[in-house]
Amino acid sequence: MDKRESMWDVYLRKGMSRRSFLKGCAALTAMMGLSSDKVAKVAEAAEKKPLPVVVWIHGHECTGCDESFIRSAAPLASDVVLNEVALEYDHLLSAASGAPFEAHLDEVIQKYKGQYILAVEGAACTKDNGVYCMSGGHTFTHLLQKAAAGAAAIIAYGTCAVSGGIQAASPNPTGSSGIAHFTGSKPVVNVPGCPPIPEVMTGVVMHVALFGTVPPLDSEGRPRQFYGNRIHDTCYRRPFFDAGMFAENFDDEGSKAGWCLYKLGCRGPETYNSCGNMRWFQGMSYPIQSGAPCIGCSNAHFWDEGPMSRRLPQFSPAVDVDTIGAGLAAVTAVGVVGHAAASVVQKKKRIAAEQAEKGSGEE
Ligand code: FSX
Ligand code: SF4
Ligand code: F3S
Repeated sequence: MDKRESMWDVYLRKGMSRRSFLKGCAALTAMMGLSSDKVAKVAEAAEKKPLPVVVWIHGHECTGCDESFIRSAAPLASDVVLNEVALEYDHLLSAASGAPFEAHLDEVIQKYKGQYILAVEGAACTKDNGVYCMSGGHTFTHLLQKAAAGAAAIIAYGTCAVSGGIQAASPNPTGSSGIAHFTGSKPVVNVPGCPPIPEVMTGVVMHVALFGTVPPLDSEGRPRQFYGNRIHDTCYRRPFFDAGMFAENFDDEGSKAGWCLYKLGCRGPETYNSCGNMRWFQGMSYPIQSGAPCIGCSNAHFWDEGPMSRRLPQFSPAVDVDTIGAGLAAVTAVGVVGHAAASVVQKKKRIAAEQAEKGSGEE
């Protein structure tokens, strides 16, 4: 097999300094959720390990995940794509297309069998043998199975790839689902969000690329460093929740004063993601900071749990808000237990929904 360059080799070839290489390694370390004493380990891996080959495919989706990815600031998405991984095939970012491009994919799959990272965005469409989502003259599910068979690890980017997303929303006319049914026994890292946070996307692929292992995952296959907290746990409006100060309408005084959005449908108390601490657009903002309740976009089947303006159903409106605040504060205090319980509840909901779908839509 030909010698592949390491990240350091690429920096050298492009005349970039050792200083910028180390800065890049420091940024990667932070984005992988590792402490700063791991920078040397990351630099060592980046210096010696050949650039990992990445194949990136797209099923049923809106392309929002890629729109998110290309906005990653630390590390820059362009650095990841041009200097830090060998991106051999990408439905969206590759300039090539047509038959030679598809032939190249087959070559890559053969040549790097068992070594490449497969990144998948979008749902798998199953109805009518998958004809509603085609790629290169074949169904997406065919491509997915083919690419998954030789992958070292698989990353499911976005709620669509993890659990079907908007395509799978009732009545799910295309029989869409998450990709897990098509990936066999390969380890899959689930990175939900519609779309996921840019730096979470780059952080996850670089963790797999540099360490050759998937990051520590929770019971739903999500990287713990990015999905270990609920939006509610890190929300700057949380003091208003605990004090029982809620906006009742989008244009009332409470709304203007930045009070808690729980009564306007905020799903923060049941949603695991890093929006509250990492935020979006280089830490500038996130939905709640913009005055919009969290709609739980990293939760499976969040599209079907509307209307999104309705407050969380598990809390009775009869219970006064102070009680809710105190109850949730207690859950936060035992976050690990709370997380496990929420995961079980979500899993049960998902299984029930999948069974209902099987019964009604799919062939
Ligand atoms: Fe889905 Fe992503 Fe939402 Fe869109 O690839 S998670 S619809 S932002 O684009 O898949
Ligand atoms: Fe923040 Fe929503 Fe929790 Fe209120 S309910 S504190 S707005 S996450
Ligand atoms: Fe999504 Fe809620 Fe974050 S809607 S973007 S998980 S604040």
